[in-house]
Amino acid sequence: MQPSEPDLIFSNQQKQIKDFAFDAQVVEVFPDMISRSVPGYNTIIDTIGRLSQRFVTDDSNVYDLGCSLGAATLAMRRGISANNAKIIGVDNSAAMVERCKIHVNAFKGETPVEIIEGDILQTKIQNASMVVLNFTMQFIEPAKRQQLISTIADGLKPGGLLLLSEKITAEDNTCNELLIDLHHDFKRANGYSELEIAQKRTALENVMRPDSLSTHQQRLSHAGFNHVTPWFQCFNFFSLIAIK
Ligand code: GEK
Repeated sequence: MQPSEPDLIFSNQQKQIKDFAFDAQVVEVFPDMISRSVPGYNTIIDTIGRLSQRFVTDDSNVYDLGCSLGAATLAMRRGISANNAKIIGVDNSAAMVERCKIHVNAFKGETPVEIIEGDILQTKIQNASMVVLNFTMQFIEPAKRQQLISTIADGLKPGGLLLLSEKITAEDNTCNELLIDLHHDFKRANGYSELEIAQKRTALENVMRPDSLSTHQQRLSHAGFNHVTPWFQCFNFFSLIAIK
């Protein structure tokens, strides 16, 4: 991920905290924001690249759903060794998509990339060998999440891979509070103040709704994924792989 402006969005006391949106202000600071807020983000992006080398097959499509500035797309473009594959990145934030196109075009790569402004709930998934949902589903209305996972499962070829990363809620309350606290420690260590942490938390309250790990696992199994395993967890952030 390229360096960006430092994230100071919540550094001043705000009279009224608006719901978080992926707007032009967020786009400017996004790489700094996500790497200081999501434990393991860079490891996950690197691993997405490695997985693309193993799972992307000739003449297939690869989807990066909620692609933001294209970090996972670029990692996959570096990793893919298959012939005639195509990467499709989708995001419904116009500001993200505009910047993502510039970002992706700034790097050379063999595999063609198409970046589309659109809702991932309306995106056709077809002939896919790999699909990435890297911290995107937590922003989708909970009632629509099963439909999304089932659409992905239907669009994947046998042996195809879904990589799903999310913030989660631990089922045990005591453990959940501890994980939230440890995550806040991580943010403090990365230079965020108490005010920034508190205001961002309020801004995300109505927008980001995490599930438990078992809810994710049930959804994947309901969609017909036969092989599912978490491969990464740090505090209340995890990533799993599901193979059709
Ligand atoms: C990364 N995957 O850097 N349709 C399309 N896009 C959506 C939708 C939707 N319905 N809802 C939210 N988004 C990226 C990081 S960020 C995660 C993903 C975060 C988009 C939204 O516009 C934003 O760009 C992205 O999902 C979530 O690997 O910031 O915590």
